[in-house]
Formats: sequence, structure tokens, C-alpha cells
Amino acid sequence: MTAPDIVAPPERDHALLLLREMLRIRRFEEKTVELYSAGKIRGFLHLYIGEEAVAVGAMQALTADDSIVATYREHGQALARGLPAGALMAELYGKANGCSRGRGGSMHFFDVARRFYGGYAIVGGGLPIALGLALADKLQGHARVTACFFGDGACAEGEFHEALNLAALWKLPVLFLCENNLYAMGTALTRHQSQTDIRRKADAFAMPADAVDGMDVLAIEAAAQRAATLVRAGNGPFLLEARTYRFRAHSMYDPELYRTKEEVEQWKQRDPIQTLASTLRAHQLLTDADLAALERAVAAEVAAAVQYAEEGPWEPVEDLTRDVTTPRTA
Ligand SMILES: Cc1ncc(C[n+]2csc(CCOP(=O)(O)OP(=O)(O)O)c2C)c(N)n1
Ligand SMILES: [Mg+2]
Repeated sequence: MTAPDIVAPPERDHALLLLREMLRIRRFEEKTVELYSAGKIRGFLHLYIGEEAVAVGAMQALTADDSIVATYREHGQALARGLPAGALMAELYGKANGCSRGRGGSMHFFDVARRFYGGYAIVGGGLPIALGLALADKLQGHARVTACFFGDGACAEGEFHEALNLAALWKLPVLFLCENNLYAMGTALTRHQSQTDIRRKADAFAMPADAVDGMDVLAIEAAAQRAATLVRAGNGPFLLEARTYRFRAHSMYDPELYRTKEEVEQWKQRDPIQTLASTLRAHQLLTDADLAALERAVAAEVAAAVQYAEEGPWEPVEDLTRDVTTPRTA
């Protein structure tokens, strides 16, 4: 794993932005837990809590013109990309003012204008989509990067190998970002991979790769910048493995029999939000008042998002078959 190359104090305004972005994701998701218990949100809900540094750090390396493909655990990527929290909350409610018109729910956030191409329920399903987006960009001469987030579990899928092979062969501009949180549902990495050093899988495709501490937003940002620079310059794809951990269950219901409470507690000591806050405090760049102000702003944003979802309309019943069935022609 590349050693963190951050020894100088981080630039204050930018570091506060990173802290705010991670707090937005954490507080948004904590609210969704409450709303789920209250029956306002139903269906699947995979939380990103603990992994916030990965989406926030990686997003700093991307421009508004780049594309993003994520998984069903994509609340963090969507918020960090700038999809409005209200449109996301409304989507979780199943309301028509949601980012996917209430038809996708938690696993299918989508926003073409922001080049956010899902949200996929199928493990590994986003990889070929990212490949297609990057192929289109290459053929059309756009100097864009497609960032493709996926879990360690996706490495067990054929699509992972097919996508990495073709991306390398055709020198496509994809930044493959593996969020290795050590588990695919209840299956530990060591039980589903013969090669657990995921970065090394890139060797089989003659693709450059790196691994980075996924709990350190500054390290991820630096690694993603290095990788995205190479990809953008036309060198083909790059595999970046972020070593991270989810603090909560796989989805809302999971007895978590596959890992110990001690292991979870150990990782919580490395909470990415606390880690950045401590670094900033050590450099006298963060006061209690700064943090309280950030928390207030984030709380207001989350409250407004809930209100937007509460007040949003349901899709009219007569529209329910629209885009689902084709009208019969004579
Ligand atoms: C093709 C496919 N197989 C199985 C599933 C069931 N499933 C849902 S999540 C999951 C685990 C995926 O783990 P990982 O890729 O590590 O992502 P994480 O949940 O850890 O973020 C599985 C097997 C699925 N959704 N799609
Ligand atoms: Mg995983």
C-alpha cells in the first residue's frame, strides 16, 4: 500500500470541505435509519457509514464532465457528486420528485445531468456500463474519466475480469475503484478470493494499480488524483483499491454473525470523520465552534431534504405502467 504522502498540514478550506462532505453523508444516512424504522422508507437500504472517505476523497479527482458508476451502496457517491439531498431522500421515500422519479429507491440513484449513471443492484453490473461509457468517450474524442466504484465482492464476478481485460486492451479511460470493505454480505474476503491483495489482480491485465488506506480521506484524494491524472492523459485504465470498512450491517437486517464486535470496534477507532477532525485539530485548523457550525449546516440540509421528500407527490396511479409496458399497437 502506498504510504500516505501527506506530511504538510492540509489546506484549511479544502480540508473543511472534505470534512463537511463526509458529515453530510453520515448525517443523511443516520436520518434514513430513523425514517426506515418509522416506515417512511422501505425496501433495501445499504448504508455507507464508515466508508465516507472513499467517495469524498475520490470525487475530488473528478470534474463535472467525468462520469460516475456506482453500486447499490451509493448514497455517499451521489451526495459527494452533488446530487441534491432532497432528490435523494425523495427517491428513498419512493416519491415522484426523487432523482429516479421514485422508481429506483436506494439502490438506483441516477442523474444524467450530473453524469451519475447509477446505482446498480447487480453485483459487478456497473463495470461493463462504465466500460461502455468510456468507450463512447474515447470514440468521440472526449478527455473524460469514468470512475467505476464496486465492492470486493464484485471481483468474484466474471464481469470484473471481462471489463478490466477489455478496458486495458482498448486503453479505455476508466478509473476502477474497488471499495474493499473485507466482506461481501456475510462472506469474508478470504472466503471468496484466492488472491486477497485486490490491487494485484490488475497485473493479469497489464494494468497499473495502487492500494490506499480507505479510512484516510487525504490519502484517498492524493491516490485518486495520481490515478485520474494517468487515466485522463490517455494511458488507459487504472485499478485503485481502497481498504475500508462498513460500520453497520450489510443492509438494514443482518445479524452480523460473520464478524466479531471487537473487529467492528477496532475499525470504528479509525472513523474517517474523527481521523480528519483530529488531524485538523493537531494543526490548529479546526475549533469546536467550526465543527458545531458544520454540524448545524448539515443538520439544516438533512431537515430540508426530509421536508422535500415528505411534501413530494406520489406518481399518479395512471402513470405506473409508463416506461414499463409498451402500448399495444394494432
Ligand atoms: C450478481 C449478483 N449476485 C448476488 C447478489 C446478492 N448480493 C447483494 S450484495 C452482495 C455482496 C456484494 O459485496 P461487495 O461487492 O463486497 O459490496 P459491499 O456490499 O461490501 O459494499 C451480494 C452477493 C447480487 N445482488 N448480484
Ligand atoms: Mg464488500
